Amino acid sequence: MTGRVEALLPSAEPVRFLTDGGAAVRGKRPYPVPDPELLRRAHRAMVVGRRFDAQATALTKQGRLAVYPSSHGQEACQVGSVLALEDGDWYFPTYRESMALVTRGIDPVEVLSLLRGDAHCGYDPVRHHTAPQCTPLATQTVHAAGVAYAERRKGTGRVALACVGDGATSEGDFHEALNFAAVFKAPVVFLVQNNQYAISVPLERQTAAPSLAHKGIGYGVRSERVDGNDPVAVLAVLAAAVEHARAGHGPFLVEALTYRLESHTNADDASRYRTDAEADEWRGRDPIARLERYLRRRGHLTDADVAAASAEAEEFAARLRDRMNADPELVPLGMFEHVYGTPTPQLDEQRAQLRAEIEAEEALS
Ligand SMILES: Cc1ncc(C[n+]2csc(CCOP(=O)(O)OP(=O)(O)O)c2C)c(N)n1
Repeated sequence: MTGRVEALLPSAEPVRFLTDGGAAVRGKRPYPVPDPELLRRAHRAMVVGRRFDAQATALTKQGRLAVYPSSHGQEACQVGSVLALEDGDWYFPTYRESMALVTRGIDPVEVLSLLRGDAHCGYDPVRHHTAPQCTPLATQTVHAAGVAYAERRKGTGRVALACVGDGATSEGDFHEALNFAAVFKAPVVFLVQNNQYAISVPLERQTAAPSLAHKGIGYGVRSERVDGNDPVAVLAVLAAAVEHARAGHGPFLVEALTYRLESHTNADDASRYRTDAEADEWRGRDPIARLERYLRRRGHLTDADVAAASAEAEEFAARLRDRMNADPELVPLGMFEHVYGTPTPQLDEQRAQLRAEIEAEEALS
C-alpha cells in the first residue's frame, strides 16, 4: 500500500530545471531535458503570446473587447501545455487560456470572439481539437475525462489536457473528473495553473491540502508539482505527463506554481488584495527572461533570434489591432445555431419570436 502511494506522490519540492536567474539547477534531473529546438519554439511563442496578451488588454480599454482575463506571468504554462500536445490531441481551456489558443494556431480574432461578447466560441472546436473556452469553473474537466475515455475506447492514442486554476480545484466537477479518469484509465492530463489567487481569494483560504497536486493521490492519480515559471521544467514535466497518459497508465495531475501579474480581468483591481512587493518578487521569476538567458548561455539563441521573435510579436499585435477595429457583423438569429444537434421546440419558438421582432422593426424603418 505504502509503495503504491509513493508512486503517485509529487516530488518534495516543485520540479525546477532553472534558477530564477536562468542558470541550470545542479543535480540529477528527474525528467529528461527537452530538446533545444522545442525550447526555442517555446521562447518564440512566449514572446508572441505576451505581446498578444498586452494587445488584448489594450483592446478592453478601447472598448473593442468586453472583458479579458490576462495570463501575463503564466506564459510558460500557456505555451508549455500546448507544445506538450500533438495536433490531434484535445485541449480543454478556461477563459484564461487565450494565449494558449493562439499558440495552438487558432486565429486570434476567433479566440477573442467569446470575450468580445459573441454567443459562440469563435473557432471550430472539432477542427482544432480544442473545446470552447470554459467560464463555469471545472465543468470542462469532466468533458475532458469523457473525451479522453472515448479516445481510449477507440484506440486512437490521443490524449486530452484540461487546464484549471487553483480555485477550480475546490469544485465538485474537478473531483468527479479525477475519479472517473482514474477508474477508467482515461488518458487525460489535468494542469492546475496555481496562480495563487481565485480572483481575491488566496490559496490558504482555498485548500488545507499539503499542495494542490496532493489532491490527485486519493483518487489514485499520479501527481507532480512544477515551478510554473520555469519553461524547461514545465515542458519536461508535461511531456512526461502526456507520455504517461498516452502509454495507457491513466490520468496525470500537474500543479504548476505560477503567478498572474495582472488583475483577474480588466474589471478587477488586484491592488485591493495583494501587495506590489509580492508581484515584484514574481516578476523576478519571469519565464521569458529565464529561458532566454538559459538558451543564450548554451548558444541556442542569438540576438538575431530574439529580434526576430520580437518583430513577429509586433506584427502579430498590429494585425490583431487592425482586425479588431472593424465592427463585427451582427447576426442576431445566429445565436440559435449550434446550441443543440436537434433544436428543441422551445428553441424554435424563441427563434421565431426574435425573427418576428426583427421583421417588425425592419417594417417600421
Ligand atoms: C462554477 C463557478 N462558480 C463561480 C464562478 C465565478 N468565478 C469566475 S472566475 C473565479 C475564480 C477562479 O479562480 P481560479 O480557478 O484560481 O482561476 P484563475 O482565474 O486564477 O485562472 C470565480 C469564482 C464561475 N465562473 N463558475
